[in-house]
Amino acid sequence: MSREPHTIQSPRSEWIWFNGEMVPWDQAQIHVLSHVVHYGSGVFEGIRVYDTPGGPAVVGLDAHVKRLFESAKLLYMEIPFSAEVVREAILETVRRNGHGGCYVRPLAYRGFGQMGVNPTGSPVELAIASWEWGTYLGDEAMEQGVDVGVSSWRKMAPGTHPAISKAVGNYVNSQLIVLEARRHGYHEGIVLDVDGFACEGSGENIFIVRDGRILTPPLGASILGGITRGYVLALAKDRGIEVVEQRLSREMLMTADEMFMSGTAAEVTPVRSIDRQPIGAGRRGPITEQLQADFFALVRGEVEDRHGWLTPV
Ligand code: PPE
Repeated sequence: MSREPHTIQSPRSEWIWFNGEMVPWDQAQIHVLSHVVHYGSGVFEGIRVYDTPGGPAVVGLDAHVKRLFESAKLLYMEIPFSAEVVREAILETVRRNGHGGCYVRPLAYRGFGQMGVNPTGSPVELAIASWEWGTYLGDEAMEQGVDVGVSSWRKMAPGTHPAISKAVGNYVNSQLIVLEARRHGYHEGIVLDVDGFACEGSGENIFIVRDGRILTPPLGASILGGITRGYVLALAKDRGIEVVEQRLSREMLMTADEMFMSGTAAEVTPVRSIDRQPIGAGRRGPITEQLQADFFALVRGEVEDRHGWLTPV
């Protein structure tokens, strides 16, 4: 497999839900003086819809809507629609675009009103787009695993940016991480916190396997509380695999038996090397493969939705 980074194509579909109305893709526009453009005052979600034998189904709809509102709360931003309206709008966007499997991107942001850092004079707006999005880190990555490198950037410390909020501004940190990783020929970067413990990827939570147990950084340790992360932990428990949430040093990652990442976009992606050192056998490990299979079987509706994660579109 080449080390060429996977290129993501421009998204496109027909309709975008925009402040309560369906508008054609090209008409969902904002003013260049919108507060979010200058000061990062937005929060978003990434949601996947999978094709199942019973039709398209949204994964974790309520969990994503809940997190959107929590992210907004952390920025003192009041979304001018109820959770119920947002939930329905997500489903309606997918329906109107006629998607099977797709990715949905709700975004609440401060629009155009006033200039100046103080956001209180700028209206909060909401857009929901959807498009068909393939594998995040390349098709081969799902089987072969990806190469990651530890970033020289650090995750924002507690009490700086709220890492647990999916806030637009937080993604400056993520961009620096992924740009550096790609510059060095890695698929993805792993960021350490200010104390040197591993947090996550630029857009994924991380896990290692050691002696048959799964270890992952705890919530509250400068990570996003990934919804896929929660699902992976539940699937591991279903298999009787012990799960430990603890801070992980970079050395623990380097000497792990297996490593993988999770995210809505990234799904469950194996990691085969870190800083050019193979992890375990240098390919997807057996526990990773099992959890990946369990994840896809569930979201694709091939097994019963025993945890109630799917909502039919
Ligand atoms: N950490 C970060 C920093 C992150 O952005 C994501 C999602 C996760 C962990 C995993 O969270 P969850 O999706 O709830 O399991 N990243 C989203 C955006 C990716 C993008 O490039 O845009 C995503 O996967 O939708």
